[in-house]
Amino acid sequence: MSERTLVLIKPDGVQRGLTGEILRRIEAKGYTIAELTMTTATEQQLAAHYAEHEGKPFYRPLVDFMLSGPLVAAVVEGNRVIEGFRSLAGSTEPTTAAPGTIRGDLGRDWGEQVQKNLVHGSDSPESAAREIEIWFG
Ligand code: IDP
Ligand code: MG
Repeated sequence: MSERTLVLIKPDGVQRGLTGEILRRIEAKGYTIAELTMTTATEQQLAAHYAEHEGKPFYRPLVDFMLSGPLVAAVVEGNRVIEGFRSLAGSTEPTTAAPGTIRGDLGRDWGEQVQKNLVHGSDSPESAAREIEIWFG
């Protein structure tokens, strides 16, 4: 059964002109872009999307960063795409994310309270269903 995941190109990715490069990598891997929109997040969407991180020291910087400009939201489809996109994205910290990944090739540390790491990808089928509803519901 084909699977769906929620991908966000965060405001740093859009601002740096990397939207096309990131979508290219998703398509080159063989996944299908099923939905795609550029939008500016609301506080409510971010409170829902990042509920698991509320109370952490980087929570407010993260929300402010995600509000700082337009982002691109996509529903991406394919067998094992949740795991596959997380692998394409690389680990959270761009400094140590593996070369060859989106974060490893295109990201760096900017010395801020939040890691600006270009993309978000759902981490489980439950998160994917919840997050797709937040951005496309
Ligand atoms: P993920 O995006 O790799 O799944 P999460 O742990 O879910 O990482 O964290 C959500 C986002 O919060 C990260 O993508 C990153 O932008 C930011 N973040 C996570 N941990 C830290 C941290 O320790 N310091 C600063 N920012 C962080
Ligand atoms: Mg996460």
